[in-house]
Amino acid sequence: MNKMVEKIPIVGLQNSGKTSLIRTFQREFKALAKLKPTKGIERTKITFLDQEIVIWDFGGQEKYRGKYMHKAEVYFSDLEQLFFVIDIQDQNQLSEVINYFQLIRTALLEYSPHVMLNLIIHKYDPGMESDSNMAKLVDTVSTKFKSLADPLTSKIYQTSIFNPISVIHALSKAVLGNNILSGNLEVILGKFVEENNFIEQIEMMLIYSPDLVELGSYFREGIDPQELKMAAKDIFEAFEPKKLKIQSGEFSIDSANMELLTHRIKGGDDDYFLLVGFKHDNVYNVLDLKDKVRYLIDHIEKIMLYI
Ligand SMILES: Nc1nc2c(ncn2[C@@H]2O[C@H](COP(=O)(O)OP(=O)(O)OP(=O)(O)O)[C@@H](O)[C@H]2O)c(=O)[nH]1
Ligand SMILES: [Mg+2]
Repeated sequence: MNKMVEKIPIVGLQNSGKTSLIRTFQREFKALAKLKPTKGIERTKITFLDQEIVIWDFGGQEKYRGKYMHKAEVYFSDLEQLFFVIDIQDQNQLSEVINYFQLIRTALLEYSPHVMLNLIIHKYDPGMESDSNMAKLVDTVSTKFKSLADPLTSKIYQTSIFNPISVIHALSKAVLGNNILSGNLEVILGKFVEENNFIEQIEMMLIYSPDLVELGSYFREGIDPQELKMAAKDIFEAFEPKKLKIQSGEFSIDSANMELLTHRIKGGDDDYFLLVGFKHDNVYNVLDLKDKVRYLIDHIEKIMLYI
């Protein structure tokens, strides 16, 4: 797998919400209230599974914009992804946004013609879609930028920090990469266990949809999946997670010498159920395990958003 650090710029005018998007993606909601205009370029490293990505947050004030374009080759070469953020609530600056966009587009055509240009129609806050003028504006702006982007490949997203899922959805596709999207959940889970020593005690993982269809699994080598899958399904069926709305639970499968933690995972439109198994012998403290599993859940939640 590609171990190179991928660089993803996020550009747009001052105050369009770039830094807010990154903080929301990282679930650093407390930071949102204290944001100041970004000075120059601020780099944020994100590690996900075996991929390391650096998001380059290009402060959007005019005094910086000129400098970026001056060194366009340095900043915009060999990119796979770029985010361009448009503040849909700030219609006065639309012509300035278009000007900046044209400059970025020209640089991309020259230095990264194969880039995926992610157009973020931002600050489209919950409730706005019921305002027909706003909905029309979003349509017009989307069409406009899509055609301006041509011949670059582009995608449109609508986001608001007040709808964090919209942000995670827009950013995760680009940040996590398509290989993960189409990739096999099995491989992803296995890799994750391998690469995170602190959860080395994990023997198995299962992910179910609400109707108990298995979406993915991981079994440590030497473990018989069939027996455990049966046991796991029994547990879920017995507890009817949908009805009881259980958030999490602990169970033992003595025949397999296994301790199971279950957890409800928030997906895009649905909830999923994650089941993580540990060997009895390795379990000294269930609370400690739960703590570790929390980290795993955060990652799986991101994956499940668009599977
Ligand atoms: N209503 C609304 N406001 C938002 C949203 N996202 C960001 N903001 C606000 O927009 C303002 C600017 O946000 P920043 O994230 O600092 O903008 P920026 O693009 O990083 O600005 P520069 O660093 O100067 O380029 C802040 O007051 C945010 O709270 C959103 O989705 N909806
Ligand atoms: Mg900023």
